[in-house]
Amino acid sequence: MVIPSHTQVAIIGAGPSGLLLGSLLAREGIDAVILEQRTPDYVLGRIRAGVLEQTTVELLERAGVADRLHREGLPHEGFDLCFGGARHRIDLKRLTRGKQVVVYGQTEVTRDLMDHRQGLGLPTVYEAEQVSLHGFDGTKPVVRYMHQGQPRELSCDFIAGCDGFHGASRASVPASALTQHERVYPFGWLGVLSRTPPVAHELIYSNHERGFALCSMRSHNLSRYYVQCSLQDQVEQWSDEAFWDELRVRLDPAAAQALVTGPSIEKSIAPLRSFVTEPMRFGRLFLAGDAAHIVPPTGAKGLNLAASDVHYLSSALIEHYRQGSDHGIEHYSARCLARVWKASRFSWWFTSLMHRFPQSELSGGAMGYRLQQAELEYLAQSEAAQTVMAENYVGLPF
Ligand code: RFL
Ligand code: PHB
Repeated sequence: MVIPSHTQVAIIGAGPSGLLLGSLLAREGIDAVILEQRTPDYVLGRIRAGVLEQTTVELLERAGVADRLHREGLPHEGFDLCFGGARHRIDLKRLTRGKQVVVYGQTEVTRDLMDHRQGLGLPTVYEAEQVSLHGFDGTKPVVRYMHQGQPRELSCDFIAGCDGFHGASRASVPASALTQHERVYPFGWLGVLSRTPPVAHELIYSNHERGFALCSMRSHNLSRYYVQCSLQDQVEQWSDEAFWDELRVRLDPAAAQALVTGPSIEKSIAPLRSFVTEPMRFGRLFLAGDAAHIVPPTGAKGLNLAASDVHYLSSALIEHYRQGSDHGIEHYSARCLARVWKASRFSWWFTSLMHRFPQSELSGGAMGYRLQQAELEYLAQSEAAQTVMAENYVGLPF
């Protein structure tokens, strides 16, 4: 592949945000080059999201990459909340008048997007090192990087910073131009992937005195489970046996009995944080996805927010190149942030409701736990409360 030295849109990062943006632009004949610091295998090896909102599915359809998703994705019309030793179903479909979510792993979304990009012969530079962004406050942005030991330059009209929380894009904006809001939660999630049938047909979110647990899946024979753990814990300290024991304790008796265990094929700990950067555009640099915001995974919103940013960004760029209008570019940040804050609120609320917090926190200790039980009982009895939850879980409209 000859690596171009000029493009219309330089995309930093080949995660779901960068790849989806590349596909949507390509359909409109807009050139883009993606610069990714890792190898394709490394990107595909990260086990992350599992739940796609309807609007994310529609965006993947529009990008032309939803065939396998429709064949293999698992539509879910509800999920269970578990507390006090019993499960209570949230009927998403009934409460939202027909909406549902689809369980399909982020790894698979990424693989589909990568294959599509490769099939079209679109340029992606993997192992692009020391990526740095220049001139985005003027009219001629440039991205510099090292590839196979050689310094390279990519000039462009716009830069899309899709390089995740630790990427170079947000870091290149002068601190004085940014307002960053952050809350780090005092616990993490220990996740296990195992080649075993899921414990139930739908997801189970469990609030237990010993901490949160989540039963999810990737297919009928691939399960994804999580338990709340301490931030001091190391993955190596958690044997498979210890994980299964802890998960079982945090479920209702029927689920605990039905749980099929097996060797873990992936095990990792993720810290939980809420983070929002404002604004999300600086001249000709746009931030999208985890580069601009992080939500705790409880609400399953991270990947879906990345998709809605990409929707607004692709529309803005298409409007610029096709109609010569910069209206979408000027409103990009405000449009994204309106949805980001609502999803951040929901993720924070659901996290606060389901996890065990230390005594020192407002929602912590024995009193915090009793207040959580009261709210969960209210949820289990109130159609109005369930509707609010379901409406947010399936995803707010763009
Ligand atoms: P990514 O996926 O982090 O991709 C960024 C890419 O940029 C590259 N990069 C660089 N490239 C060049 N130069 C640099 N300097 C670079 N720095 C970084 C990286 O290598 C990477 O390839 O961000 P993106 O595309 O914005 O996608 C965001 C999603 O990955 C994330 O929001 C979700 O995974 C969050 N999430 C979930 N979201 C959902 O919508 N539903 C879920 O069910 C869900 N479950 C989860 C989750 C995240 C989790 N973890 C591990 C935090 C469950 C977990 C456990
Ligand atoms: C997952 O399957 O990884 C998953 C599902 C739902 C969540 C978070 C993660 O809320």
